[in-house]
Amino acid sequence: MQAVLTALKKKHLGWQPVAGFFILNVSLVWLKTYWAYKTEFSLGVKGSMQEFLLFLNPWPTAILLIGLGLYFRGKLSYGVMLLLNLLQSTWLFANVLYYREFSDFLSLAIMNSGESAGNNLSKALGGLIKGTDFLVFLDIIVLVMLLFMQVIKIDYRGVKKRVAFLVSLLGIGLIFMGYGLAEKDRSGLLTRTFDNNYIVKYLGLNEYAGYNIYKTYQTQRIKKLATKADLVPVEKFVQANRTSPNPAYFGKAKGKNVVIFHLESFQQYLIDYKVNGEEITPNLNKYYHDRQTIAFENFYNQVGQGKTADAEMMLENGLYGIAAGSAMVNYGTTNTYQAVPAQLSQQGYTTAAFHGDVATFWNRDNAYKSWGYEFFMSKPFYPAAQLESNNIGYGVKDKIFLSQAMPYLHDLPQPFYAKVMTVTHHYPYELDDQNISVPKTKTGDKTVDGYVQTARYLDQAFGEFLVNLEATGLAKDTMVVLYGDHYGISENHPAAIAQLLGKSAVTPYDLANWQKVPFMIHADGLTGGIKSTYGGEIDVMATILSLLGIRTDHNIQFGQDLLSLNSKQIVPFRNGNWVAHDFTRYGGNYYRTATGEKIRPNLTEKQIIKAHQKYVNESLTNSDAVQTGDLLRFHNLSGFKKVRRGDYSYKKDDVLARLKALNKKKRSSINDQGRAVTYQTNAPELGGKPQTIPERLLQPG
Ligand code: GP9
Ligand code: MN
Repeated sequence: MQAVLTALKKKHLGWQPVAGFFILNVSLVWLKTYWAYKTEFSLGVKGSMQEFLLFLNPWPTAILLIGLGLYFRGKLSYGVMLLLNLLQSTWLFANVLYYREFSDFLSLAIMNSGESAGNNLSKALGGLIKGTDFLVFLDIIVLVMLLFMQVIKIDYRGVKKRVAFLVSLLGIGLIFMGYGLAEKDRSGLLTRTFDNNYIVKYLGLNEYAGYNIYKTYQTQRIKKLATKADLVPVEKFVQANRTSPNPAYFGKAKGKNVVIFHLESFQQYLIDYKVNGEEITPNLNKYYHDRQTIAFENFYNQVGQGKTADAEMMLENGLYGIAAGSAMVNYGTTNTYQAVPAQLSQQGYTTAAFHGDVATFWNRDNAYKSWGYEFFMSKPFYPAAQLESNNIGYGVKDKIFLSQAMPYLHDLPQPFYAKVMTVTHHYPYELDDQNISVPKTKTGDKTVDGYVQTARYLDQAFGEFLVNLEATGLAKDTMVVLYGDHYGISENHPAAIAQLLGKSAVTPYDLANWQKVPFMIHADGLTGGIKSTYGGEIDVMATILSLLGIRTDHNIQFGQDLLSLNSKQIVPFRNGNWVAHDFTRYGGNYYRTATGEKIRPNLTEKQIIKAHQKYVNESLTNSDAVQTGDLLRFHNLSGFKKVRRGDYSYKKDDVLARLKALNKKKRSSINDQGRAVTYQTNAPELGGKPQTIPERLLQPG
C-alpha cells in the first residue's frame, strides 16, 4: 500500500495519474464484487466457462461507468469516478443484505413495493447487517481521505476525449463479448429469464440492474399492447391440460364453510419430526394422520420473490407469481382477477381474510379487493395487537391473533370462506421466553436453530383454534385447508439442513425436496389418507373447488385437481426447475424422483424430460402472459360478475357496519345461532386465562 502511494505521488508513473485513479477505482469495484460473488451469493457456478464469466463480469460495467469520469477534468473527474464507485458499492451492499435472507437479488419491483412492504422489509434487513458489510465502502473513504490529504494529487490535465471515448467503447465491447459467451453457455438467458442468479452469474450485478429496469418498463408497455387475441393460446394451453373430476371426491364438501389456515414458513419436514424423541408439532401431526384428512406428502411450494404473496396468488387464482417481484404488488391493484373469494361470494359465501399484520403489506389492502374479499381484518381489528409487546416480527403473535380473530369468524354468516394467516413462525424465528416450550436445535446455525421453537408455538396456536372450532360445532360444517407457504430455512444453510436431515451433505435433489410444504384438507365425512400425488400450490384452487362441487372448466388457471385421476404430477418451480412423479430437474441436474439417483438421461428419458420441460415453460409463460397483459379483463367466465374494487372498503368502521348489516339480513352466523363459545388460550400475555370476546362488536337484532 505504502509503495503504491509513493509511486502515485511521483510524477513519472507509466501512465497519467488520472488514469491511475481510474484503474484503481475499477479494480476495487471488481475486487469487492467478485469477493461478494464468492462469499455472499450462491450462484451455482459450474465449469471453467462459467468461472471465467464470473471473473470477467464485474469489469465491463465498472469500466463503462467509472470511465465516465474521464470525460471531465480536475476535481470533477475524480468526484464523478468516486461517485460511480459509491453507486455500484451501494447496489452491491443492498444486494448482499437482501440475498442473505431472500436468496435472490433485489429488483425494481420489490423496491417499488417499498411503500407497501418497505417498513417490514427494512426491519428484516436491519437485522441482517454485519459490521464487515460496510467494508464495501472502505476504499471510497480511504480514497477521499488520500485526496483530501493530497497524498493523491489531483491531475488537472485529464485525458483526451478520444481516450475517454475509447474506454467507453472498451466497456461496451466487453459487455457484448460477455453476453455472447454467456449465450453460448446458456441460450435464451434474457428472453426466457430463468433466474436472477443466472443473470448475475453470467452478466453481473450491474447488468442485472439494467436488465431489471428495462423489464419493469417493458411490463408496463406489454400491458398496454395486450389484446383479446393474446388470450387464445393461453386458453388453448389451459384446455389441453384440464383434469377431469374424480367422482369419489367431487362435491364431497359442497356447501361447507371453508377455512384456509396459512402456516407461515412451515416446511413439510416438520411433520412427524422429533427432537430428542419429542414431536415438534403434535397437533398438526395428529391432523395429518387423521382418517378424515386428505394429506399430500409430495406437495411443493412454488413461490418466487413474492414469497407469501406468490403463495396467495397461486392458491386463490391458480396463477403463478411473476419472475421478478411480487405479482400481488405489481398487478394486484390494477389487474382483473377471477379469484376464489369472488367466485364463492357470488355463490352465497361470506368471504373474509384475517391477518395480524398491517393491511398494506404485499399490497393486500388493494389486491384483496381485486380478488373479491368482502372483509379483511388486519392488525387494527385485534385489540391486543395494539400493545407493541404482543407483536413479534411482522405482526401480532399467533395465539393472541387467533383468539381475537375467532369472534369475528363467529360473526360471519354461513357458509363462509375465511383465510386465516399466521405470522409468528417467520424469519428470524425469535420467540419470547414465556412462549418457548421446546429447546432449540443445535446445528450451530443461528438462523436455523430457533425454527423449531416458533413452529411449536404455531402448532399450539393451531391446536387452540381447533378446540374452539370443535366447541362451537363449526368443525362439523367446515372444510379446513392447511398449507405451508414456503421454505423457512433457505438453501443458503446447507450444512445445517444436512444436520437436520441426518446426512453428511445435501445434494440438489435433497434441496428440491426441501421445498415440500404441508397441504391437508380436513372435513367431516371426508375419506382421508396420505396421498403421494405430486403437486404444488398452483393446484390448490382446482382441488378445493372440486371438493366444493364447483367445476373449473372455464377458469383460466394453471393448476390441476390433485384428486383427479389424470393430473399430470409435474410441479414447476418459478425458476424453470421442476419435480415430477418420475424425474426431477434441480440445480441443472436430473434425478430419478423416487430414489434421488442422479441420471444422465438416455434417449427415452430425454424425450420425457423434454416434454416435462415444455409443460413447465408453457405453464409459466402462459401464466405470465395473463399477469403482465392483464388478460383476464378479456375473459368472460360464465356466471361470473366482474369484481368492482370500489364496492369494498377495509377500514374498520366500514367493515363492522357492513358485517352488522349482513348479519341482519342473513342470521346464519355462529353468534346468531347462539353457538359461540369463549376462546381458550394459554397465551401468557393474556394472563393465560380464557380469552373472552374483546368487544361484542355486533349485536344481533
Ligand atoms: C407479512 C407476511 C410475511 O404480512 O405475510 O410475508 P413473507 O415475508 O413470508 O413473504
Ligand atoms: Mn410467508
